[in-house]
Amino acid sequence: MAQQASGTVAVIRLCNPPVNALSLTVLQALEDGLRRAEADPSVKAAVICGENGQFSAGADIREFSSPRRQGLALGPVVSLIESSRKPVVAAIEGFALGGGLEVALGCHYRIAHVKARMGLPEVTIGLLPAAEGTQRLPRLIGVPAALEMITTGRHIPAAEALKLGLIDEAVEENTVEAAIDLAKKVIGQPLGPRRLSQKPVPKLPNMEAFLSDALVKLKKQARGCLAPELCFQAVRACTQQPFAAGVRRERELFGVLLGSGQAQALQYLFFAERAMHRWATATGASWQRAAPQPVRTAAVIGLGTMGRGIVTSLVKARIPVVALEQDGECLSAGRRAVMALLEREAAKTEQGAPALDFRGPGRLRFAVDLAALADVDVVIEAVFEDMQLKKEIFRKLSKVCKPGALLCTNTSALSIDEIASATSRPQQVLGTHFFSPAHVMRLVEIIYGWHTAPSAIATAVQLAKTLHKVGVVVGNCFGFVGNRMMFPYLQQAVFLLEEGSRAEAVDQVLEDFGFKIGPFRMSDLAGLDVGWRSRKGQGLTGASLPAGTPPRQRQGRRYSPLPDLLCEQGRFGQKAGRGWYLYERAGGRVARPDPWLHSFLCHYRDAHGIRPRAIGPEEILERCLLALINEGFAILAEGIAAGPEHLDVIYTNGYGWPRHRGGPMFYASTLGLPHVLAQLQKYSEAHPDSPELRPSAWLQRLVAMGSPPLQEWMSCLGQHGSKL
Ligand code: 3H9
Repeated sequence: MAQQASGTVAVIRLCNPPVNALSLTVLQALEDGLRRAEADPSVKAAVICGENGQFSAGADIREFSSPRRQGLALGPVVSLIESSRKPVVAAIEGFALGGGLEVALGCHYRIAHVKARMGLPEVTIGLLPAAEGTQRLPRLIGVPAALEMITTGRHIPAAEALKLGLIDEAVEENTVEAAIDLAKKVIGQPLGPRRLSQKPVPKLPNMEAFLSDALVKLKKQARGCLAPELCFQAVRACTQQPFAAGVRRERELFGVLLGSGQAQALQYLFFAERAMHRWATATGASWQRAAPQPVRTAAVIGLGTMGRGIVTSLVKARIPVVALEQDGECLSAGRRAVMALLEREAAKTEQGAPALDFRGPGRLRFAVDLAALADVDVVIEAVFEDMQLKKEIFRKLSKVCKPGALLCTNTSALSIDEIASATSRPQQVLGTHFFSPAHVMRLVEIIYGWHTAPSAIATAVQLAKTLHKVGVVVGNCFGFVGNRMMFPYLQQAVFLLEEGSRAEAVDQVLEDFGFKIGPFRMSDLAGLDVGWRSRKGQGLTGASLPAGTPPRQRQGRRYSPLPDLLCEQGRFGQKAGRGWYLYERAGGRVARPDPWLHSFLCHYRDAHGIRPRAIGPEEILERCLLALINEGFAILAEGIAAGPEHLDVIYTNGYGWPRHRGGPMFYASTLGLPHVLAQLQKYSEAHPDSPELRPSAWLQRLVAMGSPPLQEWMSCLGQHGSKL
């Protein structure tokens, strides 16, 4: 904290790099500064600003787990600012988030730089604004706008803040100087009307109806996450009670959230996502020894669904792109699709932000000749999942691309080492597994091969960050991390169907748990034919099976041919209008249970001598989730990922795992490893032909070691890995 005087104005500077988080130490210094300014007769006004062009990102999240935090020190400091007898002006540069914005709301005036962003994102870390923000913001900008900001946590740009009346002025430069000028101008003016706690909440003609509608919408979106609803309750309190009572309600609700496991899970994810750039590989390479290469230009090969999304992501990140297709016809179709996507994205540009310029010279070029890629820094190949085709492309790329170019393949399962073997520079080859739609989904699995250079990995991690994505570095194995863990989950879902469940019952249980869609709806959305093609390629189904293979076994383990049988009937999912469900038409979205499936399953069970049984929600949930988690333990033991938080970031960003449950490995740690082990043992004994339910050796070892906390799993692996 730095304090200086500018004539009659005291300037109080929040200083706690990198984001000026309001730790208890910073708060104490802020309080001291305010008291000094108040006591000093030569000071007539004060300005609060942040060091290094950042106002403040709010309370120090790391301190929430400390017992010292119980005192909720920030609210009283905000009250102190507001009750000052001298005008206090907030000079907002960079971010004013959470407690940072609440400090600004305590000030009598707010000036922001045009590029500043403001928000109350506490909901995203399982909390609510607890420094009186839920009571002050609605008084300033009205209940609907405040409710939207508080329940979504959205960061708004200065232009929007000005329109809402959240700030008094937006300036293009010298924010602190402008704030000092304003402070001087308002010296002596009455402060009562500027104190938000004393303002009435702006009335709506239909406040109750508005609030009940809002609550219905919120509950639907929250899917079991507590924080949005408690944020709502805190805002509603301001419409029903005076300021002081509203503040008491806010604190009470904050206490509920703070003690809930959900806040812990969401804060764990906050830090886990930020730790993803600190990757390490099983071969010993790590971020500490690798510098990224600059990416000034990029190319994408293949303009199918994935390629279009990747091109759009690159253009949005303002990286010039060459988009390549195999012939003129595919190129024009691809060009039309990419341009339409970019038009839609450009229309979403927020007020005050620079326009998305994709038509300017050199921004986006379309080509059919590989020679157009000679100078690019990165190539991302996004053609079909066909090993021979990919190898052919990589063979050609090593001839045309400049020596330092990074060569990436967008694949969801194929071996990076095999693809890299087609090039003369395997050290520059890696996998970038984007998720569909690639311009929306945040996750990219970055897969290194045996020969991939650390600098190539660092470049891909940096590129993911530039694209505003979370890049998670993982090793090379079939399905990598995400899909490899998904296979046993989907398998269990189908086995449950064979044993007597209904698709909609299984989906419901997993949706109640918090998944956006259950496994059968998800398979229909992704297309059942995708897995079918892959299984045929692996010789698991079709004519290539050895004679005499039992219909429900493959390679000595349980196998359900149900998904294959559906595909043989053309039931490919949503695109065909039928799959596990029936849709209103091909490409339809509304899933209805299909009586056909019910009778098909009855015949199938009869034919295979299966006596259907009633299966409860607990068994459905446990078998699906524990099979997935069990694979996670195997992945960690093999060194395919650097730690459990990598798996959790993958699942919460790419597979719809509910964030408030922290990811599968975090969830396992909250269930307790002995419980996870015991349940797996139970199910494995009941289904000995399902190896995915057999507890992983690593899980057993962790339990034998006394179930250390998640943060210590990998160091335990370091000690015992060789014995597994
Ligand atoms: C709150 O305010 C509660 C109050 O209502 C009342 C309480 C009583 N604390 O994201 P970055 C670290 S709750 C501690 O990579 P960017 C972050 O971990 C708070 N640390 O940068 C990282 O560390 P490292 C409500 C924090 O430019 C480094 O700073 N506020 C905090 O991409 C850089 O972060 C929020 O929820 C923090 N509050 O994005 C805002 N914030 O380098 C949370 C950041 O070791 N923060 N760090 O990995 C953000 O959303 C982003 O960090 C921000 C910058 C947009 C600010």
